Amino acid sequence: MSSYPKFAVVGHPNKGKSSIVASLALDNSIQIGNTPGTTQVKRGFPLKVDGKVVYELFDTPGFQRARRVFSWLEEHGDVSADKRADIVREFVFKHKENNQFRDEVELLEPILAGAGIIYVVDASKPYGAEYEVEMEILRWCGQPSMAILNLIGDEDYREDWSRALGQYFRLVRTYNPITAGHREHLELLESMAQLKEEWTNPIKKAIGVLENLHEQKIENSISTIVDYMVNVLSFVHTENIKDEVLSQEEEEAAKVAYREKIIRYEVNERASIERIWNHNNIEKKEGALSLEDVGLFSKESASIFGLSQKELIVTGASAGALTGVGFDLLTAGHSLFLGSVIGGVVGGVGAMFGFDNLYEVKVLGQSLGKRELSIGPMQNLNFPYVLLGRSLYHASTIAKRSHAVRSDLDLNNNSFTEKIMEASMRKELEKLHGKLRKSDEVEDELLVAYKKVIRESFRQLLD
Ligand SMILES: Nc1nc2c(ncn2[C@@H]2O[C@H](COP(=O)(O)OP(=O)(O)OP(=O)(O)O)[C@@H](O)[C@H]2O)c(=O)[nH]1
Ligand SMILES: [Mg+2]
Repeated sequence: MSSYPKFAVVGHPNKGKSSIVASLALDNSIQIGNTPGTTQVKRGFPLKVDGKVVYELFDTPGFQRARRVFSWLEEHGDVSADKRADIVREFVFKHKENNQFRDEVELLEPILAGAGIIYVVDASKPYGAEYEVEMEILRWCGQPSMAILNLIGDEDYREDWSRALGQYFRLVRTYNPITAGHREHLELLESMAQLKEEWTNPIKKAIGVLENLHEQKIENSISTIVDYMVNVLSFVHTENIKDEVLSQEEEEAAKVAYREKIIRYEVNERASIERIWNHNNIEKKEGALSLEDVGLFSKESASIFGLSQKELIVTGASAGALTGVGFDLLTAGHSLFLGSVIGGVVGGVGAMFGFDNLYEVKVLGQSLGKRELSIGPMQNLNFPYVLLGRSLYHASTIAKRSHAVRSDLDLNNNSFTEKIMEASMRKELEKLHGKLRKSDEVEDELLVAYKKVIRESFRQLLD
């Protein structure tokens, strides 16, 4: 016999049963729909961590003919309470082969096989006595049970519902599968652990396992973002060219290739984050990381990425101090975060707000008759913050997203309005960028600082 706890999520059609299963099993592939009857057959969704099942949830179709089922039970079940589950078993056995009570047979089977009952209601609709036959049938099964009040709409009839549900179920809890995050998930598990003594320890263990898993996902996300930042900020695109002097077309083509690779980095970074959080294959309304859209960094849209206008100008001021310093001196030896170092020299106001002409196209390595064109790294001073803003926004949205949500993920540029980091953190980075302009010895220090900023900002966004 398998040792992990099992729960059957049951109720009326279209009350959020599949949504609850999706959110508790961390599985975004479960079918959810806004018409009743989306789920037609029962299906078990085990939550596996490191290959081990911590618990299993059964998604089931809603009750269709509860009244007739209950009549059958009453006709055949003039027995003492301890024998009632046998009558339900007999009902399932008798009706297994025909379709008359298909939905009820489907939903009762996992319960009769030992699963706990999670009865789901939509408490934004008024209570009605018609639910009582469903609750009676479930009571006859004699399994540990709890009810979940789900608020699908805006109204709130939880008090009425609780008075009724309390007579049938051991526990009644509110849980919204669409908005529930990690904390709500664990809180619900705490309740589920109380339903049956022999489930208490396995579920407490599951909570520990899920806490560790969540921490691991956060740390993996942070590393992914740090790697991405380093890769993009130090990225230099090179290609072989024929002539000593670049044609306009060659320069344009090189710029396009450079931009495309940067964008590819972002696409891959997002895919990695989505994999970490089990959110692969979600539909996205995506605004590409545009390297040309000057408007993106206009003072008017400075609130994008949580950068205030003042903060943008602060960046500009530290850049101004650099004017006159030799370009070669600055670029020599630096690989990491090169863009943020040299931006001030090249840029002026453009270095803060625009992208065009903010990366250098240089012809290098002409020895042995081979000519190489090199482009990058990005010299826009705000570029590191753009990358940070976009990746932290995306990663925190994914991390907080319930697996019951089926709407598109909005990643258009105007959705990046959240403040991504504390002013003090930004100052810390600026200070290190400034130091890096004088000596590349702070490169490691800057990397550590980036990691710290990303960790703190990400955790704050998750709270
Ligand atoms: N806003 C909101 N919508 C919800 C919530 N729970 C479920 N829904 C929506 O309600 C609809 C039904 O959700 P499902 O999870 O498919 O319901 P079900 O009980 O499994 O339905 P059947 O399989 O048809 O019996 C879907 O459109 C969900 O997105 C909620 O807490 N809030
Ligand atoms: Mg369903």
